[in-house]
This record gives sequence, C-alpha cells and structure tokens, in this order.
Amino acid sequence: MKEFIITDTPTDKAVLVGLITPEQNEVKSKEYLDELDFLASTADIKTVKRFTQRVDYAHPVTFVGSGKLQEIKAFVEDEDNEISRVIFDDELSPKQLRNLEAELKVKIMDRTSLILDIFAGRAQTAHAKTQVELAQYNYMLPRLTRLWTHLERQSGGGSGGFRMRGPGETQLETDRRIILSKIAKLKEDLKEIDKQKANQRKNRGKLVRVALVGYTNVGKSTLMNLLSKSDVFAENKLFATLDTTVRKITVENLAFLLSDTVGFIRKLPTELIESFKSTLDEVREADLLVHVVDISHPAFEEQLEVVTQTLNELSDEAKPAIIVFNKIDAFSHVEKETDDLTPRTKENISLEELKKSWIGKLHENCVFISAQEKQNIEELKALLYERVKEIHTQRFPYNDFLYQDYSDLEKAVND
Ligand SMILES: Nc1nc2c(ncn2[C@@H]2O[C@H](COP(=O)(O)OP(=O)(O)OP(=O)(O)O)[C@@H](O)[C@H]2O)c(=O)[nH]1
Ligand SMILES: [Mg+2]
Repeated sequence: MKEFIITDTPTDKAVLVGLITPEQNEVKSKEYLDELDFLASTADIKTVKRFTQRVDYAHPVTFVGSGKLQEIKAFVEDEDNEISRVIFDDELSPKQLRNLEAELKVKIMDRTSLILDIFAGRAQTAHAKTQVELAQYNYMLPRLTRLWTHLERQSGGGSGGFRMRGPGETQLETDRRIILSKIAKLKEDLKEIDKQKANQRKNRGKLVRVALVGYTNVGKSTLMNLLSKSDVFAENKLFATLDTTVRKITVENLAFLLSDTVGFIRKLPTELIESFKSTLDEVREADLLVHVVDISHPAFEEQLEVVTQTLNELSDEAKPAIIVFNKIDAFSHVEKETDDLTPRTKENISLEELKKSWIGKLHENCVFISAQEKQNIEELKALLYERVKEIHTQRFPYNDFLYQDYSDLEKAVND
C-alpha cells in the first residue's frame, strides 16, 4: 500500500504544535515536543518551528484556541517558510482534523499518524505490513473526508477489486465501504499469519524464553547483537525494529531463546497495539522480560513507567523481569533532590555507587551496562544465567536437557 508511505523529499518542512496543560507542565511539554521532533526526523521531516499554548484542555474544534491558530496560519502561509505540514503532539479527533485541514490548507498530522507513517515506511515482512496497514485503515475510517476520493479510482476494476459506487451512494459512503472491506480482508490475512506463527512457536521446544522489551531507541537490538553475536538492524532512529527476531543464546552451557521486538513509546496509538498484538505475543508468552532502559535519556524514569504500563495492558500477569540500565557511557549525572549522590559527572560515579543510588533501588534485579562499549556485560550474563536457570529448574525439576545441543533449533525459530 504505497499510498501511505511517506514519499516526500527529505526537505519536507513542518511546524510542531503542543499544549501546556495542568497535567503536562512546560518541562514535560518540551520533552514531548523533543520526542515529536525526533519522530519527525525519523520520517525525514524537518521541523522548523514549534508552537505551544497554555490551556486547561485541548480546544474541541481546533485543538488550539483561535488566536494561536491564526498565529500558526500566518507562519504556514508565509511562503518563505515553505511549510508543507503541521504536526500536533496529541491524537486529533476527526472533527479537529477536518477543521484544521480547512483552516491551514496543508497536510495535518498528529502523533498517531506520524507513528503510523514511520511504521509503514519500516515494515519489511508481510506480517508487519499487514499489521500496519490494518492500523492505518482503522485510524482512517472515522476520519474520512473527501480527501480520500482516490480510493475508488484505485480499487475499481480487475478481479477481486471493489464494486464501484452503488446507486445513490455518496463518495464518502463508497470510501467507507471500500475501507471496511479492506479491513475485513486484512483481518483474515492476519488470522492466517497468526496461525502460522503460533505453530512456529510451538515447534520451538521447551527452552526458556526471554524477551527484550523497552522504550524505542534504548539499545535493545544492540544488546541482542552483543549477546547473540548476530546482526540485527540497530540505528539511532525511532522504531528501527518492527519485526521480532528470535535467537538462541548460550550462557555457560545454558541455552535459552532471546527475542528482540518493537519498542514502545508514550501515547502509542491504540490502533497499533491492537494490530501488533500478534507480534507482541512474543512478549506475552515470554518466561522472563529483560527491560532495557536508556539511562542517558533525561526522561528515562517516565519511559520506564510507560513501558511498564504498556506491558500491563498486554498481559494480566506480572512477569519476572530484569531491568538493564543501558548507555552508562553516555549519561551525565544521576542527581535527584532526595538522592544520596550529589550531582557529578559520569567519570566520578562508579558502578558500585550507581547500584546504591536511587536508580539502583528502583528494582531488585537491575544491572548497569553499556551495550555499545561492552561495559559490565559479564554481570548481566551472570544475572541472566541465574534467572533463566531458576525458571528452568522450576519447570523441569528432573530434567537435564539444559545442557544439550540445540544447534538445529535456531533455524526453526527464525524461519
Ligand atoms: N552511547 C551509547 N549508545 C548506545 C548504546 N547501546 C545502543 N546505543 C545506540 O542507541 C541507538 C539505538 O540502538 P538500538 O539497538 O537500535 O535500539 P532499539 O532499542 O533496538 O531501538 P528500536 O528498535 O528503534 O526500538 C543506536 O544508535 C545505538 O548505537 C550504549 O550502550 N551507549
Ligand atoms: Mg531495535
């Protein structure tokens, strides 16, 4: 479905719009816009200006108040600025989207549609593509405007094509019908793919399953590569990983399966969580979670919280977890008002001190590493060994298949 994928040139310029509200103070709002900026650059969009407004809640018709809207409009209409889109930090209602489009006359995006665009651009396998497409149609359905009239032309004719407009049917009704049948078809396709995936998982035998989870861009794939000596795609962009990869890892003769999957983000579109349920099965069915946190990110605590909440939404039962604080080579300080550490630079803080700090006390099973600089990986491996062995012996008290050779398994896992 090429029509969704961003095809604009990298010089596509945008302005960002966010709110400062009682729930979202100025500092938070800035952090969110920084992240929106990062999302935009991941989608090859350059942001040239930010607008924020202090309000109690979003305006139901235009998201921002009329004065602010005129300010944005003046900036967008100034040809020197070459603005081709305006991106809002929160999900816009269909009504807000329609009104903003009519008023600003450039492409309007929100956090959700931007994330969906990035996912569409990144999806590689049939599985990921089907999931993203389904999420996009679900997002689109309540937001249909005449903008989508191209749908009918695209789908007309050919076997398996959609019926042209029925008698007395308006364009919008036709578009709605077309999208509904596409959604139905995609759901069918997904069901089929899910069945295959479930079978594959069944064939994996009884190895303990460990899943890497965490906010996007924290270093999950880098850690996967390090532990499995494999070559999973990792880069400094959001959502580098969409498809799940599973590898067999051996730590001191103890074999287990490690999976690397899509990262989370705050305000992850519900359409995406819905569609990616099967990808996230890997997480739901894991015996142990390795929650990777980027300690160098100023908002790492909130990211940790977002991931924990998303995990709670995915599964009712709390799973055993290890917290891995990654990027210790890049963080600058760990001070906090009530902290036992005074603000200092990273050079002055030892691993021992980190463990004793408020960060180290966040969780009983935590370890501080740098996946990139390969720092303290032995401690992580030792902790993994301990936890996996525990799960294994609980499950198979009389079985020593722990030490068998599983070389055939890896192939089965990733087929
Ligand atoms: N400084 C530093 N950078 C790191 C470290 N580990 C990973 N990175 C960098 O962080 C960026 C993101 O790494 P990835 O491994 O792609 O992160 P991810 O969590 O898999 O990201 P998504 O797949 O996008 O969710 C890359 O540029 C890595 O090189 C680390 O220990 N220190
Ligand atoms: Mg990744």
